[in-house]
Amino acid sequence: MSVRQVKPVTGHQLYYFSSCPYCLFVRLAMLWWRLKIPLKDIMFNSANNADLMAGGGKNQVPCLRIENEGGDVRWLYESIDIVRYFKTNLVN
Ligand SMILES: N[C@@H](CCC(=O)N[C@@H](CS)C(=O)NCC(=O)O)C(=O)O
Repeated sequence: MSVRQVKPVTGHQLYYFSSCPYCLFVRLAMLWWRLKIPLKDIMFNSANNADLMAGGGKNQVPCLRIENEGGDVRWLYESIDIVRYFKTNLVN
């Protein structure tokens, strides 16, 4: 039996709060695929909330902040789109 390793993912951060069911869906996908993505709680950290508003433009979670190697930043909303992004881009 092989044990899947946790995969640290650079350039990504998930904005979330713990009681949000849509965030839980995304976090379960991260757990399933062993994706280690830094979490940014917007409920207890107002700086994270301000970053989300300034960058993404909406006070809605989950939101995945994606920064590519060139420094371009994309803010991806919608739990289903985030999970699809994981499958397409981060899971092999
Ligand atoms: N369709 C969205 C729904 C996300 C959503 O409603 N999140 C709630 C928290 S559980 C939220 O951020 N509400 C605040 C708002 O939409 O302004 C998804 O699937 O991600």
